Amino acid sequence: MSDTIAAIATGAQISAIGIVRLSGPRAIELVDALFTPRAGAPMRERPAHTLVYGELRDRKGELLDLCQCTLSRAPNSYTGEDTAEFQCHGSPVVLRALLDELFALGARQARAGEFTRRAFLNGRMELSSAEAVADLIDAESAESARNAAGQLAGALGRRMEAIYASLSEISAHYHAVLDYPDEDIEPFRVKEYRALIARAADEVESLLATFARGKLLREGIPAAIIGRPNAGKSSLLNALLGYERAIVTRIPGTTRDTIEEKLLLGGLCLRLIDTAGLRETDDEVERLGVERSRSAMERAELVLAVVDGSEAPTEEDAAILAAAGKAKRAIVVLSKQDLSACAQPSTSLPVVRISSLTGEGIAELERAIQALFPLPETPAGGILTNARHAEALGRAREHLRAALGALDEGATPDIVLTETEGAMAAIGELSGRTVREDVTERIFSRFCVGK
Ligand SMILES: Nc1nc2c(ncn2[C@@H]2O[C@H](COP(=O)(O)OP(=O)(O)O)[C@@H](O)[C@H]2O)c(=O)[nH]1
Ligand SMILES: [Mg+2]
Repeated sequence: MSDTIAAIATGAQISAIGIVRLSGPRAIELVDALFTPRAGAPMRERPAHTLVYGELRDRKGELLDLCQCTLSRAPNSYTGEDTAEFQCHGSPVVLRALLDELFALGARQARAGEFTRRAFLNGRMELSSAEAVADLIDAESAESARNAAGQLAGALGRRMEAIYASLSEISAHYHAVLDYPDEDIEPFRVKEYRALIARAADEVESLLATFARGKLLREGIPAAIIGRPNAGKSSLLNALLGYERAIVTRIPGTTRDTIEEKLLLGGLCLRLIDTAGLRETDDEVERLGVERSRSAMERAELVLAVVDGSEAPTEEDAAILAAAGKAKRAIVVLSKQDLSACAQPSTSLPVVRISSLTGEGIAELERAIQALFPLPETPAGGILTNARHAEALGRAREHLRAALGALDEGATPDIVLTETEGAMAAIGELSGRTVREDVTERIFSRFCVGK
């Protein structure tokens, strides 16, 4: 890991400022080869963590940019190595030229996630925090960004560390018992350990219970708009999105495929799915569309059942309301309230009256949707979003349960020890303490270059 890596950290498009970062033993030397502060000493003689203005020149002395530069010295840097950042004007041409100069001087292109990978390998960051870096960058809603920021700051790591520490105390004790078999375990100790393992199991359980919400945070909430043809589904999608995404006509059966669009609602990210109207049809394409509608409805976390509010409800409407009643969450949307209202469907689901034409009731519908997804009362970072974490914690839970069972049955100490250490190994995978090399490899390869 002794090579010096460099990458553009700010993407390939034109922007006000573009950042090139460097990390490795030669970082500061390479900076001094290309960058001359406007006044005063070269960078190597300056304190870290200060921003210095100066001239950036290529090896031939040609001016590339006037820019700012900052250094961090090992081990007090993001990666734990000497690092430098150039804040240039955000021209892809300038950034590319700077990068080429750095490569010519011996730096090499950083691979995806390599800066953060070095941070992890140098002990600057736990694996779960490093993963949160990617989650934060990818976050699509305020709620998921908040959770990722909390995990970046170590919210998950601290909880895991506390469990790990109490389990390692137990493991140390049982090792001692096995090493000196003549000495009995004091009964009060066994009680104390049982309580510690039970508490660890509870903590793991409560984290695992947040994963269903975490999945919605990560992937967005699939929300299917269903209803009979011409009920006003596509108009509702457009009204919620604020632009004409779906084609709207008076002709029933206009929407034949499902259309999916993301919608931010407060802190939530909804994946709104407009569907083909549900009806019996001989048209082959429309029939396939109807099948897709049904499967979208089955997968949805939320169903918006649209009923044409300007007409008397039909049998089809009744069937649609019955289907919505089986969904995880559903709201009945009575559409076209700007026309003389007449529908009054009988349903026990919440009903919101709207007009996609005038916008009436749309804000109320948004509030009703948000009310169905209340934020869990956890501090930032308390929601498990990562499938790898959930899988490891699931194994930890099994081991902890087995350890409790062994204690209750008065099983031999080696069984308690094996299960306790199994749980520790699984929990250690979150921080990266016990994780396999190929797993970390895979995690960091999903990052962007420059991170
Ligand atoms: N007056 C009025 N007409 C609407 C409203 N929403 C939809 N429509 C009309 O109803 C017809 C069917 O709308 P559309 O959104 O395509 O229904 P879908 O088949 O359920 O997707 C179109 O002629 C729309 O202009 C509304 O809020 N008010
Ligand atoms: Mg439609």
